[in-house]
Amino acid sequence: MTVLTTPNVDLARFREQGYLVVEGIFDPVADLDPVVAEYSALLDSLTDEWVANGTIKRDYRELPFAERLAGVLNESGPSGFQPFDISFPFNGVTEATRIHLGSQVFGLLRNERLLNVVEQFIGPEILSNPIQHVRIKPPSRLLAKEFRNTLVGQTDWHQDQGVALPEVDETEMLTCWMPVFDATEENGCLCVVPGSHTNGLATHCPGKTDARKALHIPDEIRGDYYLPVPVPRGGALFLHRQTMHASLDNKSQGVRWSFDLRYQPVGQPTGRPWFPDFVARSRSNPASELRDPQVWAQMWHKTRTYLAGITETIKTNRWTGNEPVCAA
Ligand SMILES: O=C(O)CCC(=O)C(=O)O
Ligand SMILES: [Fe+2]
Repeated sequence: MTVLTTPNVDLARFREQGYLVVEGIFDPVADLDPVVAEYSALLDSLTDEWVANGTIKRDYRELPFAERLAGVLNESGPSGFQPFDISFPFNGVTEATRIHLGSQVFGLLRNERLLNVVEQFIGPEILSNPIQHVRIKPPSRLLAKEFRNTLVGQTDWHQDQGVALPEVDETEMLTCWMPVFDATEENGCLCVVPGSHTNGLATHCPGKTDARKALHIPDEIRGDYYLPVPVPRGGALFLHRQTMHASLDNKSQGVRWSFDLRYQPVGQPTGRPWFPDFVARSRSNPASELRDPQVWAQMWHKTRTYLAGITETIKTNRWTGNEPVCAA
């Protein structure tokens, strides 16, 4: 087995460009294959359950993973992906809302070499920010249009600071986007606007049509220039909270599978106060680190009970849609 050493981070480049690809963080066999296995088992058990209760007509088990997931999702609709995600939707949560809190995912959040890399960006007191997702995107030609801007479809232009509450503005929230398999231009890697983190927060507009449901930065603010950023398996793309980014479409035959995780120094607000954060690493107080995946799962279950019990709509970002640039 190869023993990986922690890669060195080119911080000067990150500060200048607002993004940085760091290769060779994860051992594909030791760190990533078990995550894939955990999700394959989940897909198996969900399809068994959904066939049994009539949610879907068949289990698509004869198909390769990408086609199988697409088949299941086309029958279930976008809500069928929620059991795979590692966070909750903002509204409409009930005690029955599913979430995936597997120990392999928790292991990724606390991965030793990943935290060594994160430490080079933000220092040794590291909070895991609960704005986190898994995105397992089948080829887009296999999915209906309603999946655009969901976790399994193409993502519109935004800054991560723009999709969180203003309490995150003065923090050093760092996005860590990591592909489970090679992310390429063909299968829908991310694109960035290099240097866009130096111009502050851009206005985000709510989507108006079905194909643009999500909050996004209008093209006239973003400009024309962007760069696709392929990331090989084992690596990760780090983004400043104000770097404009989007994803390309998955035009390949396979899945485009990634996790997006976020970290920040302990003590800073996360931008999603009702979701649970935890100390992933603390050199000054190691006893404060959360090491038990079951405790992590319990925290999310408590959050679910809270969200299921409230009746008001939660405001998750600062935008109203009345900003002049959104009228166009
Ligand atoms: O993977 C995607 O499509 C979008 C990811 C993203 O916006 C993020 O990681 O902040
Ligand atoms: Fe993002």
